[in-house]
Amino acid sequence: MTTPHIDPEYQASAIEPQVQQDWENRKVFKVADTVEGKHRYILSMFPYPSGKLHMGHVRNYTIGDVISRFHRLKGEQVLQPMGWDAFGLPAENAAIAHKVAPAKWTFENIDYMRNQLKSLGLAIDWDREIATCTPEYYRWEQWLFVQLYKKGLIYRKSSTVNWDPVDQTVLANEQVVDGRGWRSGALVEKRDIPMYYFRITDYAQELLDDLEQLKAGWPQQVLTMQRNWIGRSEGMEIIFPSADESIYADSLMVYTTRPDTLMGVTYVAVAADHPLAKKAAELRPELNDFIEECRHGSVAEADLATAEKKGRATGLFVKHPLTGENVEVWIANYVLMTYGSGAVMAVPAHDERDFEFANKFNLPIKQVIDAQGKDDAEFNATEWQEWYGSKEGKLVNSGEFDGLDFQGAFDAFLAKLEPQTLANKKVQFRLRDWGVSRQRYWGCPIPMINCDDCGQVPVPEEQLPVILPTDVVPDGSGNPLAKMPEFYETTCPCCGKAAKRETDTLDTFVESSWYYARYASPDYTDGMIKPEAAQTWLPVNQYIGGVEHAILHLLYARFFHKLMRDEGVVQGNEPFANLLTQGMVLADTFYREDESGKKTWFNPADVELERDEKGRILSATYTADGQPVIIGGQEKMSKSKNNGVDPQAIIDQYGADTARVFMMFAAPPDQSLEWSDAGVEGSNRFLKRVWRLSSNFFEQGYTTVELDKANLSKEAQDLRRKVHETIAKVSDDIERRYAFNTAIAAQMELLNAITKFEVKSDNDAAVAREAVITLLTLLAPFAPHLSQTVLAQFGIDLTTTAFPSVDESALTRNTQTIVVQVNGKLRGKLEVSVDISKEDLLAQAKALPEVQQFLTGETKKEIVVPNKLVNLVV
Ligand code: ANZ
Ligand code: ZN
Repeated sequence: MTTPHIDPEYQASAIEPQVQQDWENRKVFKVADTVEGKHRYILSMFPYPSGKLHMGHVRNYTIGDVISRFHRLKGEQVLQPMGWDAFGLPAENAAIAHKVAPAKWTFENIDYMRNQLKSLGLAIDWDREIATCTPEYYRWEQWLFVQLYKKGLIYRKSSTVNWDPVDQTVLANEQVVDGRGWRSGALVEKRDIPMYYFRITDYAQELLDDLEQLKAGWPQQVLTMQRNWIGRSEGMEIIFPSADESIYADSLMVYTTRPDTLMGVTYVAVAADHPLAKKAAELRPELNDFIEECRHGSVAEADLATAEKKGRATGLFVKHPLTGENVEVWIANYVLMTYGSGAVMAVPAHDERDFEFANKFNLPIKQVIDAQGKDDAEFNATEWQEWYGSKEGKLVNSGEFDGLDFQGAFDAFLAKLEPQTLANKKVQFRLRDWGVSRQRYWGCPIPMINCDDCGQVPVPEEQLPVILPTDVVPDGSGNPLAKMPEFYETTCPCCGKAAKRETDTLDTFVESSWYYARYASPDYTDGMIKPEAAQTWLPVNQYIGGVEHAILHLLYARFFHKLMRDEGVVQGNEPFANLLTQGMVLADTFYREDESGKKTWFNPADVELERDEKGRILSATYTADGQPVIIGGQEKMSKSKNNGVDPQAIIDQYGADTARVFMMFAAPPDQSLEWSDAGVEGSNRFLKRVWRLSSNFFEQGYTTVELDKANLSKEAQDLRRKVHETIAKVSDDIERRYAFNTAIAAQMELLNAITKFEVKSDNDAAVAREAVITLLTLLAPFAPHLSQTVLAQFGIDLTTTAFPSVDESALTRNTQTIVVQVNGKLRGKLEVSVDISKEDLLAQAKALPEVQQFLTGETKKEIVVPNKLVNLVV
C-alpha cells in the first residue's frame, strides 16, 4: 500500500469531478424497484426546467441530499430520484419569443440543468430520471384519466375563461395584465367553453380528515393552510319562496352559516350568473348591462370580497320563510355563483359585506343579535367590525326566538322550517372541483374524442398514449393543435364515424400530482406503478420543498394518491409521511431611482460594499461607474429585484462542497437564509482547515496501533469524549431536529479540539486518527467530495462505510473540575476523580495553597455540591 497522502492545498475543482465520476462509474446511488431490509424514500420537489438552477433549487436539493446521505451512512437503502416537471407555459412563451419548438427548448434546458445538478454532488439514482413531457410518462396519466372518466370522477361542463379577442386565444390568469392580454394588449373578455373537471369535492371530507394522520410529520402551518383551503363549514340551506309565482315560479335557496340571524334579513342577493338574475333581466333588459359588467371582473374570491360593492335591484321579490314578508332580490357582485347556491340572505347588521352593500344602497339594517349594549341606533362600521363573524350573544328583535344563543337558534329555526321543507342542515366546502382543461399546446393531451353522434368518448386503452406532436412552434394565436388535422382527425371508437380529438391539454399540476409514485418504477410499461415497487417505496418518507406549494400541489398530490389507491395502484392513504418546507433565500438589494420614481436594480455581483468591523454594510457603489447606489435591504432572490446570485458561479469558484456547507450552515432549513459572500468564504475556510488537518495528519506518518482505551492520557480522554459527544449531537441534529446548522457548528468545535490535541504517543495517534476519521464521516452528508477523497487515504470507502456509533464509555468522565470557594468567593479549582469521597474532597480543597491563606482558624460550615463545588465558611 502506498503511504496515505493528499495535496497540501484543498482544491475542490480538482477532486469534485473525480469523485462524481466515481459515483457514476460504480452506480453508487442506484437502488432496485424492490429491496429487502431497511429503506427510505427521500424526495425533493422536482424542478421546472426553466433554463438554469437558482439558489432555491440548490437549497432544496442540498437539504434532501444531506438527509439521504445521512440515512445511507446509517445503513439504509435510500431512494433519492430526480426528474423534470417539463410541461408548461414558459416553454410556449420561449417558443413565441425565439421561434423554437417547446420540446427542443425543454430538453436542452434539461440537459444543462442535469449537469448543474450533477456538479452539486447529489446522491441521486439517475437511472430513475423522468421527464413528464415524455409519452412513457404521460400515457399513464391518460390511462388514469380514462378510468376516472368512466367512473364519473371526471366530468365535462362549461365554464368561464379569459379570452383574448385579437390573438383568438384563451389566457391564463397570469397572462392577463390590468384586464388586457399580455401580448395583444386587447381588452380581455369572458367566454364560456366546455372543460373537464376532476371531482375532488367527492374527496373533500377525506382530504380534511386525513390531515389528522399527518400531524406528526407535517408543519402545523401547512396543515392549517390545507384545512382552510378545503374550508368545511356547517350551516343551513334556507328556502325563500317566490312572492309572486306568476312572475317567477322557482323559490330561491340560500346557504348560510348564520341561520341565527334569519330574522335580520333585509334583502337577498344573487350572483350575476344566477338564474333569477337572468329571469329579472328578461323582464328588465337594462339589467343586462350590469350583468355583463360583472362578467368582466375578476373571478378570484379574494378580489370579490374586497372589491367595491356593486349591485342592482331586480324588482323581484321572495317571501321570508318565517314571517312571509316580502324581501327584495338584488344582484350583487360580491355573491359568487360557485359557492353554496349562488345566493345569500343578507343580514347587514351582522355581516360586513352586507353592511357595506346596505349602506351604499340605503337598504334597511336590522339588528338581531345582542352586541353588548350596542343597538341599531348607532350602526357604524368601525364599531361593528369586531362583532362581524361573532357567534357570541343572544337573539333580539326575533320574536319568539329572543334570548336563544347560536346553537339554540340553529336548532329552533331548523325545527320550525324543516317540516315545511324550507330548510335543511348542510355541510359546505370551499373547495371546488378541479378544472384541468387548458387551451394550450405544451401539455398532456386529454384522451377524449368528440363525436357528433356519441358525444364525448374516451380514447380506448389500447390506443394510448395520445402522442403530442413535438415539432410544433406555437405563435401565440390559439392552440396549434386545433390547427393540425393530422392531430385531431380521428374516428369515433363507438360508431366508427369521423370524429375530432380533444385538443385541450391537461393542467400541469396533474403531472406533478403523481410523479413521486412513478419514481418507484419509472420504466414500468404495464401500468402507472409496478405493484411491488409501490409496496416497497411508498409513501415518501421525507418530502422537501418550498412553502409556496403548501396548498395546491400538496392537495392535488394527496387527492391523486387517494384516486390511485381506489384504482388499486398504490396502498395507504397519504403520499408524504413527513414534510419539510424550506425557507426562502434572501440577498441584498441595491437600486437607484430616477425623477419619476422609477427604480433600477443592481445585482449584488456588480456592487462594491464598504462594511464596518462587524460586517454591516455602510455604503455601496456600482462598480461600473463608481457612483453610490441605495441599499434596499435583504429580499427574496428574484428577477424583479435583480438580486439573484448564480449558484453556478459559487460552485465554479469554491466548489460544490462549500456551497452545500454554506447553505446548511447559514440557517435552519425552514427559515429564510440570508445570502452572504462572507458566509460562503467562512464555509470554504472551514473545509480548508479540515483538509489541512488531514494533510498534516498524513505527513506525520504515524505508526498505526490499535487504540488502547484503558491507557489514555487526560487529554486523550477529553478528545475522545468530544468525538463521541459530537457523534451523538450530529446524529440527533440531522435525524430528529433537522438542525443542520448546529450539526455543522458541532463539527467546527470538534475540528478545533482535534487541532489543539498534541500527539505524544502511538496511542495518542490512534485517538487522533479516530477523531479525524469521525470528523470526515460526520461531514460527509454535507461535503461528500472532500470526505470521500480524504477517507480513501485512510483506506475507507465513503460509499460503503457506516455512520460512526457512539462509544458510551468515552462519554463518562473519570475526573471532574470542582470549584472551591471561601465564604462564597471563588478561590481555587480542583481536578479530582469522579468517585472521590466527601472527606477526601474536603481535605484536598483545604490543602490548596490559594485556599489555605483564607482559612483562618476553624471552618464554621462546609458545603459540598456534588460534582460542582465546595464552599468553606469561616
Ligand atoms: C347570512 C349571514 C349572516 C352570513 C351573517 C354571514 C354572516 P363560509 O363561512 O365561508 O362558508 N355566502 C353564502 N353563499 C355565498 C356566495 N355564493 N357568495 C358569497 N357569499 C356567500 O361563508 C358562508 C356565508 O357566506 C354565508 O352565511 C353567507 O352569508 C355567505 F351575520 O348568511 B351568511
Ligand atoms: Zn360516434
